[in-house]
Amino acid sequence: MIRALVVGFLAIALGAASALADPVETTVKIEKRKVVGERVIRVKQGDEVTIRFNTDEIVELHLHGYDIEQEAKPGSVATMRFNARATGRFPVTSHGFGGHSHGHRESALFYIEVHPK
Ligand SMILES: [Cu+2]
Repeated sequence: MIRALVVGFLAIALGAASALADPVETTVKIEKRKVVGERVIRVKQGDEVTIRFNTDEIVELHLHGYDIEQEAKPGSVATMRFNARATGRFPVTSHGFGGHSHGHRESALFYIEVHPK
């Protein structure tokens, strides 16, 4: 009886811990300066997000709001990792393809939506 209770508590504790930080992994493919397929990635607040990039051209990526910059190149997989602590809709833009920087005169390649728990 007591043992069953302890096991029950453990299961709840482990469940709560994993609910706090669910790992979310996805791959974004960029071709001809556009994202192929889904242009919105939806995650839950607190998720540990890993985004891998496959690109046919060198590109400087910027996740606004979280302010993460990541260069991606053809022939290697670039990874962007963050904890989705802030909710909202955040654009990921290019700061230039082909090794040329264009500052912030860019439009969104895709969006990350972080939904409240
Ligand atoms: Cu930017």
